[in-house]
Parts: sequence; structure tokens; C-alpha cells
Amino acid sequence: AEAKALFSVMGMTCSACAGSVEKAVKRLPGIREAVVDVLNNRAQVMFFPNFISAENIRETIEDVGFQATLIN
Ligand code: 9UX
Repeated sequence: AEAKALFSVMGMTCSACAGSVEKAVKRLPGIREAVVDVLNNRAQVMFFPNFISAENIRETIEDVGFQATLIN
């Protein structure tokens, strides 16, 4: 089955920031789609939980350099 995770992502100040988050998340295994909204400080990710967890995704966003919190 597929899961959805919405993250708060703080510290993105331009669309290139959002692009780097999207790219890093999409490179992970088990990701179906990632959409990052720089204006609202949000990242919405559709993924396959047999392959990856929301926490894995959150840590990847942090590794890019932004503070990420799972909202739901
Ligand atoms: Mo450009 Mo966005 O260096 O932080 S990618 S401002």
C-alpha cells in the first residue's frame, strides 16, 4: 500500500532550496512523489512504507540542511 507524509520544513528561503529537498527525497528508494512548497514551508511525500519510513524521509530532509517535522 501507499502512504502519505506531510512535513513542516523550516529554513527554505528560495525555490532552489525547495528543489534540493525534492531531489534528495526523490532519490530515496520507495518514493512515489515529492512536492515541496517553499511559500508554506511544507513537503508532501507519497511513498511505499515497505521500503521507507516517514522518519527516513524526515532525516533525509534534515541532511539537506533544513529542520523537518512530521505533521501527519
Ligand atoms: Mo540559494 Mo535557497 O543558495 O536557501 S538555495 S537561497
